[in-house]
Amino acid sequence: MESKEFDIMDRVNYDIAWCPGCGNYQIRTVMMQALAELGLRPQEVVLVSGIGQAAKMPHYIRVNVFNGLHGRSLPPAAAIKASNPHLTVIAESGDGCMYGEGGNHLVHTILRNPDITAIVHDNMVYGLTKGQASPTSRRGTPSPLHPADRQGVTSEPLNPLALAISLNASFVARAFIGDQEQTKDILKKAIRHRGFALVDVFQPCVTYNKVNTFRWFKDNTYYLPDSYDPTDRVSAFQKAIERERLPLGVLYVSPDRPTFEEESGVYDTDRRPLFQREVDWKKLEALICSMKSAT
Ligand SMILES: Cc1ncc(C[n+]2csc(CCOP(=O)(O)OP(=O)(O)O)c2C)c(N)n1
Ligand code: SF4
Repeated sequence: MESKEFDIMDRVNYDIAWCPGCGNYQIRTVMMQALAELGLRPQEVVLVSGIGQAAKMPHYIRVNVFNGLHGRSLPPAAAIKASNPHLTVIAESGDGCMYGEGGNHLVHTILRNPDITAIVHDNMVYGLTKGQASPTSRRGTPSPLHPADRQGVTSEPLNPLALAISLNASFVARAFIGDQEQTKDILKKAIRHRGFALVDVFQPCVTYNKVNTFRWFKDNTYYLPDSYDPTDRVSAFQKAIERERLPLGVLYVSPDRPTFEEESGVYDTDRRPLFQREVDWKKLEALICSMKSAT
């Protein structure tokens, strides 16, 4: 499969809503390449997003799409995978959508461990709504609600990787889109991983974040060495809480956690997706009646 098979722009004359120079363009390119190199076909992939600039990604890639509410990409993504485990399901949205409005869903999705991938475009700002601070904005960053002459953002930034590792997430990684090859490699590993995979991708917002620029991300990140062992949870946590320079690569893998679909037992004896099965109306009625009598 070639990456152009995933390129809807060849077929539909879209007016792309992203600013020139935005890191979202490179993430789109890398996503299409990763899907193609994994041998996937567009009809086997579902991209689920919320609201925001990053959340427009599914509009610009030729796959199945579910574009939902702000912060709500993970529940439908998990439900799609649970009802058809043959699909490759990817939730993709911004740091505001996934960590702010969607923070509660992120926590519980990590705990449930569905076999889906979450790709977070982390530009440390709310791009679509014109530059308000996001959960990952660092202390001191100026924003429309946090003027520079009043010391900028005053709250502690969310550390999504440390949060995920503390919850024993199944796969936790960080990439910087300034390095497209490494980002592609990490995305492929995340999509192939069995269980919930979180990939935080540093993606500069060239319009509303004048602090965390391409240069800033380059100067403030470093690569985990080849000798790094991502199955060591304690050192993964230590890496995740480093503040000076931020590590890039696969920080943590917990390979043996059963997935949500496995835990549900629904596919133990029957591999068919739910929509291909007959509904047993008698059983359903009995279940509803038992619920009624329980209340
Ligand atoms: C419940 C709800 N709250 C707020 C909004 C307004 N809103 C739309 S997009 C957005 C921020 C998006 O920021 P982010 O997820 O970081 O994505 P980016 O645009 O930076 O890619 C906000 C606050 C909304 N649509 N729904
Ligand atoms: S506002 Fe920022 S994140 Fe949104 S498209 Fe423009 S540069 Fe990209």
